[in-house]
Amino acid sequence: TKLPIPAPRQVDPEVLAHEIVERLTYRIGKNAAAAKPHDWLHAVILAIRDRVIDAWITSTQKTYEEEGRRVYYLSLEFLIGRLMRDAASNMEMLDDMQAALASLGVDIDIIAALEPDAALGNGGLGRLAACFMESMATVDVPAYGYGIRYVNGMFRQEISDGWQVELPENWLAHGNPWEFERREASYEIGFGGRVDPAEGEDAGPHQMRWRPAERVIATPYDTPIAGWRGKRINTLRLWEAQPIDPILLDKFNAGDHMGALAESNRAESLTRVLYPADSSAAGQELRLRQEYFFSSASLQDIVRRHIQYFGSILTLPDKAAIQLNDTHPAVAVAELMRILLDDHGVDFAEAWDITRRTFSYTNHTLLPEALESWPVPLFERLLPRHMQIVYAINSRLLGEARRSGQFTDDAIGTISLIDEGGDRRVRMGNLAFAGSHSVNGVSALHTDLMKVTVFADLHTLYPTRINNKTNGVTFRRWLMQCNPGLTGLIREAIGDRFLDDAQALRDLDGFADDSGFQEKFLAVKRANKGALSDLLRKRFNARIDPAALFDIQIKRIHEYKRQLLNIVEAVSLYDQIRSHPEKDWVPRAKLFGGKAASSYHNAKLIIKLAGDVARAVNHDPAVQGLLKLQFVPNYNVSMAEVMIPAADLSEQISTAGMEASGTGNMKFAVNGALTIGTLDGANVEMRDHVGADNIIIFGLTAQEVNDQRASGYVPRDVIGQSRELGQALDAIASGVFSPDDPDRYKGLVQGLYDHDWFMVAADFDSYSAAQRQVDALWMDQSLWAKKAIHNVARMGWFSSDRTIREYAADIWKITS
Ligand code: DL6
Repeated sequence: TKLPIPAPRQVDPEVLAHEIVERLTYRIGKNAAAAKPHDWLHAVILAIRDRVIDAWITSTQKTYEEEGRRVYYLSLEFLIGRLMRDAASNMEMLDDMQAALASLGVDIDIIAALEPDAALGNGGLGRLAACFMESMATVDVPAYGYGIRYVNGMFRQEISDGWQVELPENWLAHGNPWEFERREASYEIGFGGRVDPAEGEDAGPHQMRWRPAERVIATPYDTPIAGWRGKRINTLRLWEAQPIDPILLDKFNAGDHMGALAESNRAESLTRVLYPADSSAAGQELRLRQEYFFSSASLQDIVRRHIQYFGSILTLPDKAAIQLNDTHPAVAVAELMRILLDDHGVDFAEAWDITRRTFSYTNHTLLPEALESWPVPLFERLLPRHMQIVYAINSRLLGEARRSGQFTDDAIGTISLIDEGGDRRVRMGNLAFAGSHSVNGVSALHTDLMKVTVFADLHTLYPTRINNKTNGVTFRRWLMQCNPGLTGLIREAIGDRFLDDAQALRDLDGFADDSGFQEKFLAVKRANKGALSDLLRKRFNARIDPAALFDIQIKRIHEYKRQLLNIVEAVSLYDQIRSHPEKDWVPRAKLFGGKAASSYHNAKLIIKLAGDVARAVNHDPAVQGLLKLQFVPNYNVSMAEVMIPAADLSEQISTAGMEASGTGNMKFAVNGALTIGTLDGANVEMRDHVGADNIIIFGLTAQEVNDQRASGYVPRDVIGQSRELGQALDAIASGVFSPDDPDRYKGLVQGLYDHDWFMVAADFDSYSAAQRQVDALWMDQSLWAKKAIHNVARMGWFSSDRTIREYAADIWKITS
């Protein structure tokens, strides 16, 4: 039946002001005089939300009417950040909202800053999922994101005496006006127990009955995600775990008050915290429970919806495309098989065909420690039926591999879903690969490497399955919202077409040589730098001169990302400035930000080193303020939105072959920063797009890194040949920067001498030379501006709208 479509609401400041006051009065129960900033924020969100809901209802109805295929994006992480400005801007009501609030005497910036930064993710993978949600809505792909509603998202980082301290982030403390609890769509999720053959005459040979020992309830919370110009509103559905019996009254009445709540606590702890690990596998049982919990709830929901609208589960692949965001939801492959075999009595071959046509999988890393695998005994204890299914899939997979006659026994071993070396483990990457019709990497280089490294043998067996989808970022958040100054300037120059089609930014190329435009462009950058400098002063009492070159490295702290290379180069520059004070040094502010996984010792030490070096350099009168270092605590999406528009230089300096793509690199470039980077991840394609003259590339290529490692790289010899590097490392190792604990960095430096897996020494001289090239370029501000403008103009291809269109056309087979 056709539902009535709500009449469009008027958007003008007067109407909006009235609506805000109405929400304040009737939903929050306060009048304007009594309202606190949080109340205003809440009322504003409710006013925006109502308009989003109107469009949400229309989108949902359209999806049902079209009966097309829907995308289900399963991700353990969605790093969505603040939503208020994003939704208002996408609903094209930001300016009117600002005016409405001003008429009520409320400053939009003050209340916007109170909105919690929803940090349901660790880093790139989670932020990509958030960009994809916004782009799917923008390019009109009907999609649901499925994930977990963590009570405590990414930890809050404090720096105490230079060390990282992790504190819980409580983003739900003031409630969450964006979400809708949907208790009616709850599901039971089982764990453990035993498996019996299915009873009944029609029971198929593969049909079993799983009798879980433990059950929890998965309850969804829906958040509407608005696409650009409110074109489509999609749903982010996040699951919360709840106990079946919130309290065991018999125990309570018998005086066992704690025991009465034990089940409740156990269930709720399932979705309490986001694992604070990025590229290292979290080995905890709770993590596997989380993965199964959200995969099972999402699949039950998808299957229920499909059957409700289309009648039979057999047509699932025609109407549902399920994208696995990394291996975290890979257990969904076995879960769909279980549902097909046990709940619907489908035979094995057909179930496997349906499964493979439904799933596709994105790989986000080649780092061996991040490729998930679970000990067989743990997997079997928690998911006994799924273990049987994994064995059954494996037997067919290995049979197929053997029959193809292409593989040695060793190669068969790498294809297997079970790793037999050491303790036996279930390989989630292989399960995701085997259970999907498409496996994609996230940059051209990464995809090529996948084919010859982690999935080499699976690629030989299924040579058409791996494909590339280079990442992108949403320009709404990462240009239009975070950098209104630059957006306004671009609009003035080339009109508004780029707002709807990022590739139209190309028209800006014609302004790169225009000195008047260059001036304005540099003025916008200066204003953004001023704003960042003010923020850093207010929050951290940091003194950063906006006239300095802002050189920024913000990302998770990891040895392969090589913050250490940056710090060591800073130490070397410090030495050079002191040795040659007469030279014309370019004033630099080196800003760092990022969180270290709580158990990652060296990453935490690198944060401490950044602080120790900063203390020495920043207060040394011999430096004359020419070099400043600042570690910015608690780097998150909101902080990125201020730092990225203020950057002159973007540090993308990972060891080639190790960063799958990077997306920060794209955000910086579109905001007019020049990149200093290695030929790693998407940097390679960025060079192709912006032009080799407009990016500063240094260091070994992925092939050279591989060759050096294979031929016996001896970092000690390399260090011996570089005076600057040797001196900088000696200073760090001997305690020059850590007089309170002179041995603090001995081990870290020793690691560089002994093995240096991430090739810091091998790339040092080339990096240092590239930095001096940057200095020389900075001296010519017109040339600098010209190159930066070319970057902005040529980054349109890196919009996540383009990425999503490629997924839609090639993997999901949806034309929008
Ligand atoms: O694809 C998104 C993002 C890439 O841009 C980064 O290069 C990559 O490191 C990151 N991968 C992860 C892997 N985590 N796990 N598993 O976060 O994905």
